[in-house]
Amino acid sequence: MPFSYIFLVVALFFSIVPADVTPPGRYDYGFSVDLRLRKREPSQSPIVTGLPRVNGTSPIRPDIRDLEKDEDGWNLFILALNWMQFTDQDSPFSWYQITGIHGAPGLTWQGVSPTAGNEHSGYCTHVSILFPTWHRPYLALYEQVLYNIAQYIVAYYPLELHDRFQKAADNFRVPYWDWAAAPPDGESSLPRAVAGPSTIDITGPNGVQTISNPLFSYVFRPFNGSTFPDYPYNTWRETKRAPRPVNSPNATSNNSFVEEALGTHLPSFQQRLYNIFTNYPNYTNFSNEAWIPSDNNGTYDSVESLHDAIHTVGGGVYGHLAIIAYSGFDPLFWLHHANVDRIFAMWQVLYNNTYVVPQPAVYSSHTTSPGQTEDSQTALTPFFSNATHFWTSDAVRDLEVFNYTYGDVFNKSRADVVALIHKKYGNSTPASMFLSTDRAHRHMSRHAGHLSQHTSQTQPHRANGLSWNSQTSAHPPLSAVFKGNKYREWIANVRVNKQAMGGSFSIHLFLGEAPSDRTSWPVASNLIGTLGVIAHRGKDGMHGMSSGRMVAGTIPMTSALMQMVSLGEIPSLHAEDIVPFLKDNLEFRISLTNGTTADPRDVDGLGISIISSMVTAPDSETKLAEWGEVESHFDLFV
Ligand SMILES: *[C@@H]1O[C@H](CO)[C@@H](O)[C@H](O)[C@H]1NC(C)=O
Ligand SMILES: *[C@@H]1O[C@H](CO)[C@@H](O)[C@H](O)[C@H]1NC(C)=O
Ligand SMILES: *[C@@H]1O[C@H](CO)[C@@H](O)[C@H](O)[C@H]1NC(C)=O
Ligand SMILES: *[C@@H]1O[C@H](CO)[C@@H](O)[C@H](O)[C@H]1NC(C)=O
Ligand SMILES: *[C@@H]1O[C@H](CO)[C@@H](O)[C@H](O)[C@H]1NC(C)=O
Ligand SMILES: *[C@@H]1O[C@H](CO)[C@@H](O)[C@H](O)[C@H]1NC(C)=O
Ligand SMILES: *[C@@H]1O[C@H](CO)[C@@H](O)[C@H](O)[C@H]1NC(C)=O
Ligand SMILES: *[C@@H]1O[C@H](CO)[C@@H](O)[C@H](O)[C@H]1NC(C)=O
Ligand SMILES: *[C@@H]1O[C@H](CO)[C@@H](O)[C@H](O)[C@H]1NC(C)=O
Ligand SMILES: *[C@@H]1O[C@H](CO)[C@@H](O)[C@H](O)[C@H]1NC(C)=O
Ligand SMILES: *[C@@H]1O[C@H](CO)[C@@H](O)[C@H](O)[C@H]1NC(C)=O
Ligand SMILES: *[C@@H]1O[C@H](CO)[C@@H](O)[C@H](O)[C@H]1NC(C)=O
Ligand SMILES: [Cu+2]
Repeated sequence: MPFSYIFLVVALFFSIVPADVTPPGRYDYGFSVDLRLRKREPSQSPIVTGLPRVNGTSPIRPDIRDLEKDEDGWNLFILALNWMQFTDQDSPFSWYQITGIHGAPGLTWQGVSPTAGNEHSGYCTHVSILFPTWHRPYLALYEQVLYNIAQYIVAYYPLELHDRFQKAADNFRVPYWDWAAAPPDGESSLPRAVAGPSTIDITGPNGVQTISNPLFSYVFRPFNGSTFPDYPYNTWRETKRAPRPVNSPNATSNNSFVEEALGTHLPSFQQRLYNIFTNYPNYTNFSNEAWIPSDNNGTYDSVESLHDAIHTVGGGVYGHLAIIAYSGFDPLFWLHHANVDRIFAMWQVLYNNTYVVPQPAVYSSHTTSPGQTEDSQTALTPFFSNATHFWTSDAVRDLEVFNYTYGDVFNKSRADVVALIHKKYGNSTPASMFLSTDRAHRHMSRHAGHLSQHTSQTQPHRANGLSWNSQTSAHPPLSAVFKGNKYREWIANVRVNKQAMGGSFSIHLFLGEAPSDRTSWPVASNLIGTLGVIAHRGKDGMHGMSSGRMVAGTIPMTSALMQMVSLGEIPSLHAEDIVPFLKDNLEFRISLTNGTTADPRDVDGLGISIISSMVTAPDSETKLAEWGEVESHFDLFV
């Protein structure tokens, strides 16, 4: 390998040069070698093939926290991301164009032409039966582009390190960020490198260098203000999260705020995920947030609506992540969506007999108009499966078609996956409290449970000023929660017109008085949860939409109410105690991504109703909780 020889010489020479000669930016692979190889780039193809297996099995997409501990894998990942972000924006395999497939600037990728009227839309499908399936080949394309770069980078390493890095490159798969799992002690939910700083030290073929951190933001090179036509996005040359000062060209990301908000929402994310895994056996209900009026008020949530909340909380006021069309550029989008795909894969293990059924599209995409029927054979554009055809939902049903897998599904039975769900996401549900209580104790409480039915009228009172805090765990007596092996799940059902505010917005639900300072709503200690709605910009704007885009989601309240029970503020979780308490203490507020607030009466289609279901707790961690009939209690707002 002559390159490597030259490289060694160059590396020796450069090793005596002070590190701060190169300003942070792209990793410097070595001067002469780089010059010599500049005209060559990793070979890329628009056909999404998936990647080669390794030793006969599909490599696992890692949790980003585990990848960070794998030094070689981590270095290659960061180097490949950095390379992709510095690839000329004119290249179809640049960060700009791959992430630009999703929404803005509405580019036509690899000649996959728009249908009439959809020239300015991205290709992504939202409020659509294709929401989970379209993002699967999208991630596979992204993974393939990075994999090819990683393979190429191996050649830059000194010869004696080739085998080691080749192995890391062959096993490369994109990491996911599990926003519903409790972070390790002392860490926040946001993975460390994502939060910043804007530079990162990395050990590459040319030794340790400080380069721009490709997980912190994407810096446009160059930035064209017409990508994001509205102020202040048209003044920022990089993606931002919770930017401060609000509404200023000089704003910088406040990832500390995002970390705090994610922590505040953790119980809510966990409950939603647990409920979706246990109570959404039908793909239509599971997959997307379109509101389908039915006699059954029990399935307002969906993986898409939960995913929206991570977009609005992770992006914050004015963050790119909080706006559908801008979100793809933020590196956090990809960690988030890998997690959504993992959740989809786990759900598929639980419910493998239900899938895409024909439904009309609600929004336009680059190749779809509202009203057009989408089904399991619809082309998932622009993701080619070969030179002439596109992937379809049927073709991506088994994720191993792309030769990757997740540790949570690989070689796992249904019972294994259920046990993982309890372990990772069961913390905030009474079901796990039941499971962690031994049988003898349960037997005693079965009798006590009947006594608790006698608990009399609660004195209505305001919860404000109580020491309730979404972050502390509740240990109420079993008898206050269970009747036999059943408990009641409490949920706020929300439905609203997605374009009601001409942009993304959030509905915050509080137990007690909402803080007067609206900027503190996402981190308020008495916040029960948030329904985040990520919308397109403009009521009718660049995506050519009309009115009537009704979407639905939930804000589970059980965890918060358990807190109140364990604090002695409410005698029990039973309906006779909870309903009067909720009537007196629930408050909600609406905030927009432009930092303003909205009067609920101005929010088209808004309805918030309080429902509950009796749930039978599982007697083993390998069994799912079983949900009973839905009871509608009262409307908080109609
Ligand atoms: C994915 O794995 C299958 C089964 O081993 C193999 O036939 C296929 O070629 C692999 N795909 C790629 C791109 O290597
Ligand atoms: C394949 O398996 C062999 C034997 O276990 C191992 O030495 C090798 O590193 C593996 N290859 C890769 C690319 O992981
Ligand atoms: C910016 O993008 C617009 C729309 O795509 C294009 O017309 C314009 O030429 C671009 N400007 C520059 C400086 O590239
Ligand atoms: C942004 O920063 C520049 C340079 O510090 C300053 O001149 C300008 O007034 C600031 N703009 C705003 C809107 O704060
Ligand atoms: C950033 O967020 C932190 C944590 O919420 C907060 O204390 C700080 O004031 C914020 N900084 C700015 C500039 O808003
Ligand atoms: C959603 O689920 C409920 C109950 O599980 C069911 O009655 C309803 O038909 C489902 N709706 C759709 C559109 O699948
Ligand atoms: C569903 O909820 C609505 C209020 O949002 C209520 O009017 C309706 O009666 C409920 N349906 C059932 C079957 O409980
Ligand atoms: C669903 O899972 C069962 C049990 O694991 C398996 O026998 C069956 O083939 C699967 N069905 C599909 C459509 O994957
Ligand atoms: C899921 O719901 C859809 C729409 O209501 C229905 O067509 C389909 O048969 C349901 N699937 C199962 C497995 O019940
Ligand atoms: C491309 O894929 C389609 C659908 O899987 C198949 O019918 C067609 O024969 C393939 N074409 C080529 C050139 O391989
Ligand atoms: C799959 O799981 C079984 C039982 O847990 C284990 O014995 C087997 O080695 C596993 N197979 C692979 C390929 O990991
Ligand atoms: C925020 O958005 C709302 C709804 O689109 C609009 O009425 C309001 O004027 C905007 N406020 C600011 C400060 O941009
Ligand atoms: Cu998304």
